[in-house]
Amino acid sequence: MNPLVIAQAAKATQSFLMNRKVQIAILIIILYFVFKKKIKKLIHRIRQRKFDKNEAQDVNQIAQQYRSASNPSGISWMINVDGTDEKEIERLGYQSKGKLQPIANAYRLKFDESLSDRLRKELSPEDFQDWKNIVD
Ligand SMILES: [Ca+2]
Repeated sequence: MNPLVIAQAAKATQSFLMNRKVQIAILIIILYFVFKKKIKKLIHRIRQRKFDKNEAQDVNQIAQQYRSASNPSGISWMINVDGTDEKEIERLGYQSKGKLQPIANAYRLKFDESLSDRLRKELSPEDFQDWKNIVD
């Protein structure tokens, strides 16, 4: 390539980066990525506090029990590999009858995932259907 062309391209790049608007745009992008995690954490903490405030409520206890039955090890990153307490989930199904929606809402608030998606992962299709028949 022509060295003159390369020099011109370098100069153009430099003046592009020196442009104030470009600098501000780059700064905003960097700040966004730096604070994205913090903002996410903050939202999570607010939701968590909202959940904890209602801890005495029945629906929150049941949501917590669904989590425990799905995550018997108690180690959250092992939830997909630590098995399932199917008996407990069946029992909770009877307890959830008529109030699945508020329980599912509480579950989402606390654990940031859908309760039925979680149970679909934990249970066999037949057990999941049985559970659905119980709560409906
Ligand atoms: Ca599990």
